[in-house]
Formats: sequence, C-alpha cells, structure tokens
Amino acid sequence: MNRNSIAGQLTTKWAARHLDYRLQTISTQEDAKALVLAGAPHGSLVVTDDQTGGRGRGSRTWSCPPGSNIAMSLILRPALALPQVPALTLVAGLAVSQGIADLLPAEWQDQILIKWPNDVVIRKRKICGILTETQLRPDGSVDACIVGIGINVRQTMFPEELREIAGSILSQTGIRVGRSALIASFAGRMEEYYGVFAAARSFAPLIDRYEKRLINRDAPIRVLDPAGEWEGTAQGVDESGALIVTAQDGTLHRIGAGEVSVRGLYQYTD
Ligand code: BTX
Repeated sequence: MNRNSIAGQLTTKWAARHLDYRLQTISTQEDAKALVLAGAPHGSLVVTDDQTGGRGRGSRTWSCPPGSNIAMSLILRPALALPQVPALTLVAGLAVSQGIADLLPAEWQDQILIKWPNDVVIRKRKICGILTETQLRPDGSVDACIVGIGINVRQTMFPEELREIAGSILSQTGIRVGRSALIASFAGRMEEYYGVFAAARSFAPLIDRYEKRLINRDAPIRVLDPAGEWEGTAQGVDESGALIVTAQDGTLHRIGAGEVSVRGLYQYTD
C-alpha cells in the first residue's frame, strides 16, 4: 500500500481525492484534526500503514500493527446540524461493510454485518471500528466531522485480550483483499451513501440497506445505559440512526448513537 496504489484505484469525485499517506503515525485522527485547522477540504483522507497510538471511543485504544491493516481518517465538512451528525457514523459503517462486500465473492455478500452503530463484524469477530469526532465553530455550528476507521485486513495473530473479539477479513473469510483496493472501494461507497444522506438530510433512504446488515435486528440486547442497564429486543434503526428497542415490558425506546452502548447477549461483546 502506498499513495499511488490508492490514488490509482479511486473512482470518486471528492472522497479521498486529497490523500495524505503516512508510513507511520501516532493517530490519523490527530493528523486529520490538524488538517481541518489548516483548511483541508471535504473528502480529505489521511491513511497510514502503521498507527502507533490509535484511539477507540472513550478512553479505549485501537491496535493497528504495521503491514496488514488500514487506519484512516476521512474529513467531512457536512452542511448538517449537530443532531444529524450521529447518523454519519452509520453511513460510514454501511460504506465500509459494502466496500468490503464489493471485493468478495457472492457467498460472502450477506455475511458482512454491522453491530449497531458501526462495528463491522464477520463470523462473530469485529474487523472494523469507527470513531466519529466533530469540530464545532465558535458559534456552535459543525465545521468538520472526522470519521476514523480501523479495518483489520490481513492480521491473523491478535493480542490475548482481543482474541475472543477481533478478527480480520483474511482470518474470517480466508480471502486476501488488497488494502489500496479496499480504501478505493470504501471511498466509492462513502461518496455514494453520503450523497444520499446529505441530499435527504436523513438516514431514511439508507435504512433498508443498513438493516439488511444489522446483526442486532430482532436480537436480544443489553442496553448499557449509565442510568441503569436493561434488556430488550432491537427492531431496527430510525431516520436519525437511533436503534429502536422494545423493552421487556413492551415499551418502545430509541437509543441514540453515541449516547449509550448496546451489547449482544449471545455474540461477541466489545
Ligand atoms: P471502540 O471503542 O468501538 O473499540 C475499541 C475496542 O475494540 C478496544 O477496547 C478493544 O477491545 C477492541 N479493539 C482494539 N483494537 C482492535 C482491533 N484492531 N480489532 C478489533 N477490536 C479491537 C472503535 O472504538 C473505533 C476505532 C477507530 C480506530 C480508527 S483507526 C484510524 C483512526 N485513528 C485513531 O486513532 N482511531 C481511528
């Protein structure tokens, strides 16, 4: 993977057209933040092969050993109000999962799943994590969203603490996909889905596609609400990207992406 191999496979108008490839960096998320402040345009992408200090959500970390995975951060400058931003992270999860599926044979098409809001899962292992961070202007409007994406492409050995959770496209399917081809494939799908989302200013036109990949659909889940954990059944998502959950007493709840986590009762947890 290098800058030319990625750029040479792009089919997009704007996604990844400003491409910043780094052999090694601490976190592409931090690099992207600096680029935002320097005025980087919509669609700019920072990619590295070797990310030494990757961050997950909250205080969690993201591991990305060199030579086998992708760590990248996409800069978006959306004309969105803040409440619409969480759905962007579902748009990215959909683009990654479809971008992967596009490179795999027919028998894998319906096995690239999403754990709400945006972990990509193949055969019960998390192969991708996404972290969306928003930079606001002094007046509170959205200046930029930085969508950080880590994809395990060819990693086969994982540290002890990740062994039950993590997998890669190779470990889960036996197929070696090219990392540059995958970045280009993701960029194409992201441009397509972002276009649909931004035109509608709503996740509604993408709900059907997303729910086809939603691992939690009709599945029992535990909602990790800081105010008290509870169990229910996930029904699907709404036009804001919230997860619709029926509680055990039959009441319907909407769980906002970014507000609380959910956990499957019978599959991997994160
Ligand atoms: P997350 O909080 O959903 O996931 C972090 C958790 O996932 C960790 O606590 C650990 O249990 C597990 N984990 C860590 N590394 C891996 C891995 N390689 N594969 C599977 N599971 C793992 C998800 O956070 C958001 C991750 C975003 C990463 C990207 S990479 C490019 C950008 N730069 C940066 O610093 N972060 C983002």
